[in-house]
Amino acid sequence: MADIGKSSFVVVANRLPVDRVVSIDGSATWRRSPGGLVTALAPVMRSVEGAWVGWTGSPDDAPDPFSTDDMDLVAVPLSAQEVGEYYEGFSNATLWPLYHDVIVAPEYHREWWDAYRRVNDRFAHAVAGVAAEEAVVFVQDYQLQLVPAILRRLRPDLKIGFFLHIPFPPTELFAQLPWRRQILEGLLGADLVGFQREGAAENFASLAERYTDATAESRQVRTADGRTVHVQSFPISIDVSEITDLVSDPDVLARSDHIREEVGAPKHMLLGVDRLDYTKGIGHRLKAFGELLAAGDLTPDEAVMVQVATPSRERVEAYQTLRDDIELQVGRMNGEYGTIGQPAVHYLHSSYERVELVSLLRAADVMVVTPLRDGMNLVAKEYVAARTDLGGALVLSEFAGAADELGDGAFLVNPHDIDGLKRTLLAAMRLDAAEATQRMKLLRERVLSNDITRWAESFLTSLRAA
Ligand code: GDG
Repeated sequence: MADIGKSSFVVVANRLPVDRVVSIDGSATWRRSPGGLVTALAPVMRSVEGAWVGWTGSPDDAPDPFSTDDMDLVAVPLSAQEVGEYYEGFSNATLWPLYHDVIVAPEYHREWWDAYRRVNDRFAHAVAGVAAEEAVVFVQDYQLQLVPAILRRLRPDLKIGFFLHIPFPPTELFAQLPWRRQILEGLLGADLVGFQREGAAENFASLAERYTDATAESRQVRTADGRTVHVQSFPISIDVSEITDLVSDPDVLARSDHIREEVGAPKHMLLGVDRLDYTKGIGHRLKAFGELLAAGDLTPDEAVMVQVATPSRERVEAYQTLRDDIELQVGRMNGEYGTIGQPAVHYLHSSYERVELVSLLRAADVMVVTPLRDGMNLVAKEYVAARTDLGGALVLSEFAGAADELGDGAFLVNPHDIDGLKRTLLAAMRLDAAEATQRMKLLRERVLSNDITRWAESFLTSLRAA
């Protein structure tokens, strides 16, 4: 058995929740990266000497364990080759597309799988080294699905929870994976396996029964060695106060007004904010908007689309192709419908400060969230949180996890149905003020009553009880 460490709560994620900041004199410090997860878990960390185990984001980087914000940070090193095979390869070119309805074809390479296993083993050993006797360990996401079982072998005393941030596919798709049994057995090492949606929890329980020696009875899976694994959905949320604090700042509201002027003070400003990812349905929403302009249902001076496409996974081929496709589409639309000083689509391939992002959210009349598949989609919830004025409308794909909670107040849509999407965009733009307020109130009730802190408490309470 590994040495017993001192942390009674350990979070394990692919990335550490910090970014290295190098100052002009060359010295490096760490700054906490923005993100709801770390915000929600930081108070728990502080109260119990918590540790976070993860990669720094740079290849061959292995700083000694260090502390920031009352959290011990333990870096797991990855070689450049492992970044290619475990992270860009198996995580983002095998699992990501497989778990998102094979929107692009997953690639299956045995070397990538070997790297995935090796890196998961390294993460598990790092955790085993820092966790105190009977500590609670919270493992995050698809990059680390083998960690629960490896860790259980190393440290049977630990309480292990796992949460998957992305969808978990049905049998018809998951069955493709050459290593399906190993992945399921990896997850079954946990005491509690959490998903975004009920459907994902059901998929996991039935797949575990089908491809491992476990038996499933509703949401409890009995493993061959007699343990019970609890399977449950925990829809994740956002740090609502981060957004409401920002929109209570007059400067943010002024910036928001200014953005509307900068895009030509249109009657309708439509907004998309996504990582540039093929799961997000950016092309579908552009197509629908373009057809509305082509048919004259909208004119470029009454409606403008702003699309923030944050650079993402730029070394993975499917993302390079996607970028070319989207940029071609935007270029064509602007060539066709734009005029001097007034493009139809303001396309921004860039990452913004939170304050600018929230100003954009507040400026948008219609927020367009049309993923083809999405675990949850936090942007939809952030938009709702930003609309303390009860203004705006949300168009939301039924294939986003957020549709389960926000379906009543949002305009739900199937993004593959371009005519339906066009009708829905028009309906959201033509919404009368009273109904808009009514819908936004409903949306806000949903988002405000389940924020990220509540999500973390709910998961950890179930884990302790498991
Ligand atoms: C995965 C799952 C699930 C975006 N651009 C900028 C920026 N963002 C922020 C958004 C939001 C976050 O990034 C993106 O979260 P999403 O939920 O929309 O999507 P994924 O990145 O795919 O996240 C997803 C999530 O995990 C949590 O479980 O909901 O389904 O795929 O917070 O605001 N932030 C800043 N600048 C940007 O340019 N600062």
